[in-house]
Amino acid sequence: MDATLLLGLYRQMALCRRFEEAAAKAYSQGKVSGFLHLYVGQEAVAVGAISAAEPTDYVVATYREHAHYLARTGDARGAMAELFGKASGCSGGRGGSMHLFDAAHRMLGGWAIVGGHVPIAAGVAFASKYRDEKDVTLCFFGDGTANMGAFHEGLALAGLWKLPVVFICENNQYAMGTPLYRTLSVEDVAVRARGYPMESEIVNGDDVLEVREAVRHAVNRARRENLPIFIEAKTYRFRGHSVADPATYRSKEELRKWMERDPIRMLADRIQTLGIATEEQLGALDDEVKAQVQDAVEFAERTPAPEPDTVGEHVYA
Ligand SMILES: Cc1ncc(C[n+]2csc(CCOP(=O)(O)OP(=O)(O)O)c2C)c(N)n1
Ligand SMILES: [Mg+2]
Repeated sequence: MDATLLLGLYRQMALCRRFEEAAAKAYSQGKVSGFLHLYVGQEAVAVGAISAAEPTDYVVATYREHAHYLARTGDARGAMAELFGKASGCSGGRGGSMHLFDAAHRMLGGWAIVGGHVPIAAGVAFASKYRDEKDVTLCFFGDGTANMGAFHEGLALAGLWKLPVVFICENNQYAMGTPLYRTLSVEDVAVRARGYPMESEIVNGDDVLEVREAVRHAVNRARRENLPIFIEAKTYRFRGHSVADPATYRSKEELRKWMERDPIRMLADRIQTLGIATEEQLGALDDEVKAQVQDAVEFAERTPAPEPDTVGEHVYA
């Protein structure tokens, strides 16, 4: 096991977790408005998957995308300032939590319409193939998305035109307050991939190394053979759908069971068992991450809101 790799993955997952804890606090203080969907419990999926891609591969994600943005850019300041609606935010303060973009890092959102970004990801992959650029697109979405028309349109085109896109279903068991078993007509979301057709794999989404390995394999194949591939990562969100949701539709017992599989705790245990770092050393890493998040919050607080006379910029009419 590569110590640098494991510690790097741990640091990224810890950054996502601490970032969102700070974001939730800022939200409760009225410093962040709009919607705020937390990814707490799911960090192994975004971090594992994005670590397996090249920095020039594209990332397209949903409104639950803080971790994807952080894993791709490492830019806690730009993300936090965006949540605060500040001009220094990565989208100029115009997007907020659900619209984190960084074109230079090929982080293409942040999309709030469920399923709406799946055809967009297919389009990005089409552009790569058309220009023979050999870049792969990672498209993240939830389990509930698999029942949307746009999801099927995107997969159909990717299958037909053999586009280099890795579809990554973050199956966190719920679409808002509705459990998957009440909406999905098949046992696994991955079954849906067969119809287009494309190969699929189901992975433990709480195991960052398992996610990374599956995505690494998929990205390599997508690049080499110009093929779409589907990965379903089974995981769980520890918080409600958004911070406004107390999640009373699920039992404490169910939550407790999944929290035993906390992806960050599991990686920490593995790092310690392998003798790569002690609990104290991981604690020091956590302190570093907390300081980075604290710096991001202070940056977001002290930088100005967009100038009122720029309100017409970046607007299509
Ligand atoms: C087209 C559309 N319909 C409904 C909504 C409201 N909505 C926001 S998130 C969501 C649930 C999506 O669940 P899932 O795809 O499993 O993603 P998760 O939130 O679990 O990450 C719904 C219905 C929306 N944003 N867009
Ligand atoms: Mg879901």
